[in-house]
Amino acid sequence: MKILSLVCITLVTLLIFSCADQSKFSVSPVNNLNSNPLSTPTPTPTSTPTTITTGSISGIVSDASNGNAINSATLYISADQATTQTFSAANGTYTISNINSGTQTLVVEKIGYVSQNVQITITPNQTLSNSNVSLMTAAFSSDKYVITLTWGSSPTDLDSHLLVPASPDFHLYYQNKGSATLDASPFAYLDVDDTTGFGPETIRIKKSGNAPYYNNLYKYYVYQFTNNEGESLITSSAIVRIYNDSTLIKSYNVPTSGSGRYWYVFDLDGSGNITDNNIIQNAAPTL
Ligand SMILES: [Ca+2]
Repeated sequence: MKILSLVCITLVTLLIFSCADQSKFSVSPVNNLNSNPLSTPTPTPTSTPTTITTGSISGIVSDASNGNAINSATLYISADQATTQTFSAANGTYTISNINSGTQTLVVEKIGYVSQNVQITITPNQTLSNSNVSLMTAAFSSDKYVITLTWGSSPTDLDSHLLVPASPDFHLYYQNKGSATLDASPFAYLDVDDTTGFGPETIRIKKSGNAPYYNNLYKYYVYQFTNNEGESLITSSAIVRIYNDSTLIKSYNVPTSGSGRYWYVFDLDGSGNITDNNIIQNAAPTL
């Protein structure tokens, strides 16, 4: 019995040691590298450059018959009146911002005057300055051709010249303004001569039926009167507009290249056809 007990104790002891050995060689779990992959860097968001697609316009609204500033004229871009409408200030100035780039129509309205639609080209992030517009009453402009000239601050004095095919030919300009009532030769008149920048200068031509009074070629040009250093026609921002019976029929922006003090703009024949010249040159055209 005593021997049996000893055998039992020995077996139990062996069993204990066997268990102890197993625990000794048990393998502790190790982290699997694959379970913790190197993290992929999260790309830092790069800010997308803001593309500016809008531009601005500024200028002066004036009365074509006397050059006076027009206060509280309504101006807006026809494609977006709600967000672009503004009013001219007491000195006639206006600015419209956030206009979609491209060709747009500027509408200018004032009670008592004929409304005008002017085509403009808006460049992103730029201001189209010196976009001056002269309004005219129906009485002033109906049944006549009207030529307006506007420009910027420099040169201070540009002059409108019209060669009229009267008998004899008539050179209409600030020293020879013509017939204010349009009822005598040359049947045309220089209503406004501006000498301090911006314009307008205004010439009216009487009509005969639906055509200019004389049945031959009229020639219109602009002369750069002041010629101080740095002044030139090509940087003048000058615009010439022609109206027939109050309706804008033609518009010219001064060329941005060329040399000389004469901008030969257009010819108007006895049937009302207009020929573009639009060139800067060193001499005045002649009839
Ligand atoms: Ca002038």
